[in-house]
Amino acid sequence: MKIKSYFSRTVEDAMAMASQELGPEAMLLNSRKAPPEARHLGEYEVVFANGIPANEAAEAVPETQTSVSTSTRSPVGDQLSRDVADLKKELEGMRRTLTRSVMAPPQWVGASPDLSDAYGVLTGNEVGPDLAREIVQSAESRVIGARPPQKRAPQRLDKAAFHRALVEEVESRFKVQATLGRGELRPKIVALVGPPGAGKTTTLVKLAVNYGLASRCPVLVLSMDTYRVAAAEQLRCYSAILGVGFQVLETITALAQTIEENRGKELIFIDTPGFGFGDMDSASDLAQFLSTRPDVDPQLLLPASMKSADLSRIVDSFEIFRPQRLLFTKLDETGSFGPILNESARTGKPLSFFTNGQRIPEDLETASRERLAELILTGYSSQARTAA
Ligand SMILES: Nc1nc2c(ncn2[C@@H]2O[C@H](COP(=O)(O)OP(=O)(O)OP(=O)(O)O)[C@@H](O)[C@H]2O)c(=O)[nH]1
Ligand SMILES: [Mg+2]
Repeated sequence: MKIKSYFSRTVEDAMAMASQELGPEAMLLNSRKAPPEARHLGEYEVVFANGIPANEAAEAVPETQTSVSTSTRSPVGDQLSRDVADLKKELEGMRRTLTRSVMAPPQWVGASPDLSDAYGVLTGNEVGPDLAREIVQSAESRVIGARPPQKRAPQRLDKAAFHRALVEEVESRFKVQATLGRGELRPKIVALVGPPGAGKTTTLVKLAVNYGLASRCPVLVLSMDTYRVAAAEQLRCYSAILGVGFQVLETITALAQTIEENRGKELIFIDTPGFGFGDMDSASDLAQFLSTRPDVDPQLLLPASMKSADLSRIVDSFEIFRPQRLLFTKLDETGSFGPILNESARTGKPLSFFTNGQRIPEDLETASRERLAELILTGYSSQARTAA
């Protein structure tokens, strides 16, 4: 199988190029406006595969993983995307440093530079000020024992011990549950819900490969996204490449029936349309179905780069789906991870997975306490190590 990106002035031109090179079986996987950094190559980036029968695809799973992941974007595009992501992170780091240097520490830190540094790092990473204060004060108490502020000595704390206490305090403020499905119920049925463009469809494919195909589990992919023709087509192509069953369903009745008919599967993934604030009304039937079935695990996908206030509004509006867990996407697109902590601390909902790039299936990781604490304390950790 061969997968290749074509850059051209129109999608039709790309189709002509692909069918000439890959043959009449060429299958369109994805098309989008070329990113600005690749625009000189053509207005559109269109990805094609030459067709392969589903059974062949199933047997070729390990290779498929590599080929899907490495070839859906051109090497030039990949490098440019990485450069842009690196630049974004660098800018984010500069913004954090500036924020720390211009913001006066709050009075409660007293004369302690350690508390002030830790508070600055947390708020610079966009941890909410109240939560940051709680974390810093609790970490201090762990190291020196609870003391009234006026009795605090202004001298430096044991840096390494304070750093450990900070990590423990951050880690204690969120839960992790990197699993799919509801308990022991089979099949495991996972519905990915979230705002438009959050990464639902690509994350579904990543999960299907890593948790279905990698362990040779029978997987079924269902799409309830009938709003846009291209949406279901993209998933149909991926499912064909992976050799897993796929159906587009128009109604809740059809969805319920299809689940019933596929009780023998191990994993069923349901892709849903992206619902924005304006269309939550149109989500109500689907939400009612998914949230009331005891065997469905609705996971809410949220872009990590979103501001805390927006995340809270979205999480509240998606409560109609009663999501069991939060799955943060696009960690590679931000340098401030505080909003993830703010939201999981606010809602008490466990974190399941993180996605950190566009490559399928690699850019998926299980959420972990250590990883998030490290990201949240970026900046402080390195200072602590230098001083230790
Ligand atoms: N940088 C980055 N991009 C991602 C990540 N996950 C998904 N994307 C990209 O985000 C875009 C939208 O992804 P989709 O999976 O189509 O998002 P969706 O939620 O299904 O979108 P709708 O169906 O339109 O609501 C695509 O270009 C993906 O490649 C990620 O972790 N990092
Ligand atoms: Mg989608």
